[in-house]
Amino acid sequence: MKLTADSFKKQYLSRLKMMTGKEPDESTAREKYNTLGVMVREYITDDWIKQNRELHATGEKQVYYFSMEFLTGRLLEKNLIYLNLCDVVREAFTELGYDFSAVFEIEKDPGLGNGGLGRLAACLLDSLACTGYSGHGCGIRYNYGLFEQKIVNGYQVEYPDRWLENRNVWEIKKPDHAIVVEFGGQIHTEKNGERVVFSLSNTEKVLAVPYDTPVLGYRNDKINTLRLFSAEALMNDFDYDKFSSGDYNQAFAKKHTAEAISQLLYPNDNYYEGKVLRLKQEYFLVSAGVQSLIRSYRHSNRNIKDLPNHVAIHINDTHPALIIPELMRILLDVERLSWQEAWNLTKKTVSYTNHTILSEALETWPMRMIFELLPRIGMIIEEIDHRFIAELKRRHQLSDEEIDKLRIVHNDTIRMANLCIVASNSVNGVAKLHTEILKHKELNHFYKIFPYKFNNKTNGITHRRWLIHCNDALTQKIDEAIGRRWRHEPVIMERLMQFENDGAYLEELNRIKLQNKIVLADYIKKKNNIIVDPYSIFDIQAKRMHEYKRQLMNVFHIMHLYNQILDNPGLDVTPRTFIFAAKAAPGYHIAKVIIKLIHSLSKKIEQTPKVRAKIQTVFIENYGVSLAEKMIPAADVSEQISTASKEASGTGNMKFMMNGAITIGTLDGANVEIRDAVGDDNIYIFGMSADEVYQMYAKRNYSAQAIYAFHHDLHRIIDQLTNGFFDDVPHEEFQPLVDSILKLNDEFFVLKDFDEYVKTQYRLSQDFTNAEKWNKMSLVNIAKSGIFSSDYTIKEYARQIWKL
Ligand code: 26Q
Repeated sequence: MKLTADSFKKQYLSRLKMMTGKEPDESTAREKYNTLGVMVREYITDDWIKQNRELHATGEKQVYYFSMEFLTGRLLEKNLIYLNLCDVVREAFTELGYDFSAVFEIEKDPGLGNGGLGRLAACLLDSLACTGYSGHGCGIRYNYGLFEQKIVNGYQVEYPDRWLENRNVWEIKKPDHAIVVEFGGQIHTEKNGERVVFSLSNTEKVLAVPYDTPVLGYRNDKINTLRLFSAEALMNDFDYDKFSSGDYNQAFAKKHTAEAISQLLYPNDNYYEGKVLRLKQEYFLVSAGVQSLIRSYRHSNRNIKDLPNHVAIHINDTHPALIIPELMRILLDVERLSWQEAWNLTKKTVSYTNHTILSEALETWPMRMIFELLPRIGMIIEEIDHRFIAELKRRHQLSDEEIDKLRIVHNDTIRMANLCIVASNSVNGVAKLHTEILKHKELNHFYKIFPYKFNNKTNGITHRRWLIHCNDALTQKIDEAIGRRWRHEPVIMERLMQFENDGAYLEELNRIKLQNKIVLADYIKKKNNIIVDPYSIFDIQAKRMHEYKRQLMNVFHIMHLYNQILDNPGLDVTPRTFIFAAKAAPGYHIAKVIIKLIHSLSKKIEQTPKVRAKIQTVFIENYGVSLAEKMIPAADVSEQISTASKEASGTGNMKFMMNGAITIGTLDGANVEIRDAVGDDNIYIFGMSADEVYQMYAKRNYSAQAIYAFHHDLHRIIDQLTNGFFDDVPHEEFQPLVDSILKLNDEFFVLKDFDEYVKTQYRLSQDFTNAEKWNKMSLVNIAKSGIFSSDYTIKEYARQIWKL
């Protein structure tokens, strides 16, 4: 697109006037934002329409990526960068005296996801467009995304996330493409020759209205679509009789029940809660999505039996698993295929990613609940289960115990992971270690039956958002050093290795890091009113609050330093700022207690000058994509310290690495692959291995009490939780943490890994004082991070799983 700053300025000013009805100099930042957003959309509309038509006509294979979460982050600046308009707009804005970045800050962060899984969906969708593949995201347009976190007196308080309060310039409502989703009702059977035909009557109908958002490729003209469905009542669901007789509550009852479905995102991360409304959401997504894709497939006049040649359906964890029986229902009841035909098509079309092995995150639904809400779907699931078990018995010699593990329906509950594995053509884990654990431990019983289905796709991150967009200075420095090809082929970043011993270049990297730290320090000053030292180590743990991620171990280390500094005033401690950011699920009590503990510790340190001079602790509220974009470029140290085997992959670890932070971490998830990429000298690895953790559970001989009894420093730290050391809280405040360790025997091995963690932290802090060594490590991490671009991940999905 040829556009000069001048011609843009003219267009923009006239647009601004037209949209606001005032002179440009009277317009607010919001009005400037809206105008710019609408213009960007205008620039791409023709291409978007054209590409959709072509796709339809050619029948090119497309993937539909189904996910209950898409954590996209802000879009204006990103889209400008992708369209190569950023410089022109910046120039025009500067000439007009408008604040460029203030305009971006207007955009509400669309928080339609909890954490890793939702952000991965966004990164993969980005990479899909950037590598030129065709495909769509399918999700729910929640009226309220993940809650906004405020910290009041050290406690997390949740506020609704009103992201749609102002207009969303990126979405286009498509009412004429609305879909009817049906719940409940009675099943009818009818004989049609040899065949029994099923139908439903008296269902509760809900309208699924699509809102489409363009997903742009990076300077390659590609435009895909993220389609989010919003639930609306059908027009005839309004009770006119009730209304005219004055019973307003009842008149609107159905409307409210319908709209409740897309009202909010459940705030649980890696934790399953079996709420009916959640089940409704899941079915709503898959039924709307699959009907919509079949409708568009039908319009192109292709035979339904060719579906797998044109369409791949991917499910992001088990949350959209009902797509399996829903697709079967359509193929059987609407398309009138035989069971065997329908089953083969379903299996050929659907693939599944597993994101967790935590048992508390595994989805199961009571059969009764399914039959009540989705009777036909329940029937189909039972039939899938019966046929699967019959086949197993026919083909394999298995004990009853072994068969029980494989059953989809067990004790009147449906195991969604089992359904997904049986019904899909591919099951993948999200990091090498995770996939090995699936194959040989958690899902070994399935691996023995379907070895060919299992494969690994190590997660990735889009280097465009997580480097080009969020760290402009570093991006420029890389361009200067190795040219710009790496932006399209990020492994080329490895060429930075030639600067490994270039003192001046390393110095430059260091200067950029310092500058980013100063920006974050300003933010902390503004938000927390705490002054931090940008020359200290910025040690960051930013991720959901979860016991398995062991923020508590990080806290214990800080308490340990606190004690040591006071015991030994001459102690040589490298100044360090420990920075946390994390949301806790509202119902996850102990996670909230840890947030409070971090605040009490922060306060305690601020009040103890001798300690404060060396170390500080800060908690930044409301972690999300936009905050991550500020924090990650400013990190020296990346904390990735989960109990080995528990973190399926992690993706924050990759983002920090790409911005030159050094990881301190366990051999868990993708940390293993980061270690392999940078080598042992450029990462700080400590703690138990996944194997050791499994052995420990098997042997059942771990005793947290024993460590507590004999470990002087840990004993003291644990006692400090309840002995009045934290004088801003009642003594019982942190008792749940003590109990989780001493009474529940420290499920996540915090005490077990503590010593190694402390030693490794000490080594790290010594190394930091050697600037040359540190900067070199930082460079190696940046240089080797290219392989973690989600462009490579998506290419593997596209070629190996989806066959695009
Ligand atoms: C399930 C049922 C009902 C309500 C909520 C849920 C639910 C919601 C979100 C269950 C799990 C999640 C999220 C899981 C998640 O984010 N897992 C992370 O996925 C990342 C991407 O693969 C990995 O990098 C992380 O290691 C993994 O923890």
